[in-house]
Amino acid sequence: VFPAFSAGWRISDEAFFQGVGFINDLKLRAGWGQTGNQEIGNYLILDTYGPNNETANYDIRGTNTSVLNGLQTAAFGNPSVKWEATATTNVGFNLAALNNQLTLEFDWFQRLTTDMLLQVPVPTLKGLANNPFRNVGEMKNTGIDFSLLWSSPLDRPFTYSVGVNFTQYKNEVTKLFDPNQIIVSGGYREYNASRTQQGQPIGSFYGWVIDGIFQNQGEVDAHADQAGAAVGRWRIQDVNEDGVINDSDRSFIGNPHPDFTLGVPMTFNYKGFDLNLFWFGSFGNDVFNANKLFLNFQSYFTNSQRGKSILQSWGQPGVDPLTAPLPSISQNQPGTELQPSTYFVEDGTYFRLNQAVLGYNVPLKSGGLVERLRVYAQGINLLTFTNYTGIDPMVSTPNPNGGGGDTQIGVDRGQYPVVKQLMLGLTMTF
Ligand SMILES: [Ca+2]
Repeated sequence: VFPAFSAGWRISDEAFFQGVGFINDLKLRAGWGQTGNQEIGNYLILDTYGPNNETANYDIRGTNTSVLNGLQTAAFGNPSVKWEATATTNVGFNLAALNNQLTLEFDWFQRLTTDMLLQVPVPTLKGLANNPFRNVGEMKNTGIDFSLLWSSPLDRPFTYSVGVNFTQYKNEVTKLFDPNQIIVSGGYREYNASRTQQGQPIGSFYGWVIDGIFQNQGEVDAHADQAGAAVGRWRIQDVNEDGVINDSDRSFIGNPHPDFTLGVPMTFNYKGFDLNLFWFGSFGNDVFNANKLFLNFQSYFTNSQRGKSILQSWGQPGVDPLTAPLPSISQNQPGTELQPSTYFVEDGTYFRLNQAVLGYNVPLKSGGLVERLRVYAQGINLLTFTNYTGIDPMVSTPNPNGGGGDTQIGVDRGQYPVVKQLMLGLTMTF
């Protein structure tokens, strides 16, 4: 059972408020509610089994020509798992002013997730299957949302409205039941770039800090003791300044959560024409561009194709060695170059025209066969402003509503990008 309470106070109806003419409506709201997380699957308490053509089938009859389908463990269960709950407190107001031309909805919220359910890796000795869910701790999302909309008077030939939907939140894993627990997430391609740890945002990026490229032997000799150090290779920062580069020099190097997101709806109407635009942007979020691993490093999948970015490697003709973005091309790279580092972390900020629709209502004589005729052109994802070097900066949408949260948000594994589309349409009403 998940309870909820809310209360509102329409201040604009109070006697003392009657003199404030430019405000048409003002309502204060406050609420508290608890919900479970519906995004997590069923049967988490049980080990589940499934077929696997590669690893579960066996020629048990010894025919040498056919196999019988077998079953193997698909996911480990956890008998002690229980519901995760998120308690949301929100305080806000709705305002309408200036003849209702301006509307504003504002909310401050705090979402506290308790008994947070995450998939936690188990030792490989148990066998290969999806990791079991465990109630690992608590997470807090605190932030604000507001929607502001300005509409022109409607009794004109040209009318318009412009809005802003703003969301800002701060995420923190406030408590893990084992405070020293480190939940490492990722896949083989990016060598587990994401970490969830008490006191940090969920799914933070963790790895080496790249401090440039060794330009000469003098720099190599002067640097902390680093395995594989050589001219033309990454220089890794000695974060704890103890003269040795080792695991304790890895640190949190990126936060996949945005500083804020922005939606901007716009509508314009002039006589029979209408134009609707919807812009969306995410600002200040880091993306772990895992694609760079197999596009830019010669020793990863040794004989496969590379991106042309490797032509900018240190030592290539025409490349300034002081600003080369990549170490020297080599089949024998030190392993640290392929491990998560600041090289893979990029600013994922983008602003995109998600949708644009231009329509025209063709004027028709009344009483004809066709009552209404509208022609329109619609574009999806026509324009994107970003400095992100991957195919699509819209890598994932973090979920500020709490509820589990993703331990691997913001990792670009080369998923299919949002395609550009242009459609022409015709709507007829008879
Ligand atoms: Ca060190």
